[in-house]
Amino acid sequence: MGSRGSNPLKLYNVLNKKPPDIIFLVGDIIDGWLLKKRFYWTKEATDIIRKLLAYSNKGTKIIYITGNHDDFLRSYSPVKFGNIEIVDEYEWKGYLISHGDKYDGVVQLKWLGVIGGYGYEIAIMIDRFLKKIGYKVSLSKFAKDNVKQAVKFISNFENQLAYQALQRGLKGVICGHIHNPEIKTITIKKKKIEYLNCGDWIENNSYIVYKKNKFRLCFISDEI
Ligand SMILES: [Mn+2]
Repeated sequence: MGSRGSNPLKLYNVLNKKPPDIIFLVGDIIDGWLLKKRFYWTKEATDIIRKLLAYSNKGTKIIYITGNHDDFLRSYSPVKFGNIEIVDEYEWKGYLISHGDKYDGVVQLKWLGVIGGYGYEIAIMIDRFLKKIGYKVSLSKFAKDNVKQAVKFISNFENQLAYQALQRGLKGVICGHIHNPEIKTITIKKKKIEYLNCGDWIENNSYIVYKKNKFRLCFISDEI
């Protein structure tokens, strides 16, 4: 929320389906960096907040994990009001839940992150224009994949997060941050660690559902 490239209506439609027992918001839900530059807020964003509050009133537990874009919340975390908790990291059912930026060698340099975030928003806007006139390749995706592959960013990130889970004696890690939705097993120090990345609501419109003791990665189609 706060970014022109995001799809709050799609997220709202998913949230609206059924009240879950627990909702984890895995960071970068509110883009404080962009909001500071130029305030951009939509009715859909307000609707999401309303929906979350309504669920929490009816008993859904909401765990808001802070990310680098909503790091303004980190000066208040951990904080709990009613069914809502704001935390930097959380452990649940043997999984570490963390946005992941803490273990990202590139974005850890905050300045680089701010420039990157801004450039990324412009890339998304160019991307939309190109799509409108018929180009099929996603420019922002292409730019991101290439830049980050160049520094072996993704695999470093994934290994770092798996390592964090291993160190804490956990079986897996759930994260976001790199806009790369995936569920897989990572072997680190001869131990198998489950790596789950819920993706994003900009390019992939993806989320993870936990049902009957299983995690499932879900995507919503552009038509919704
Ligand atoms: Mn992030």
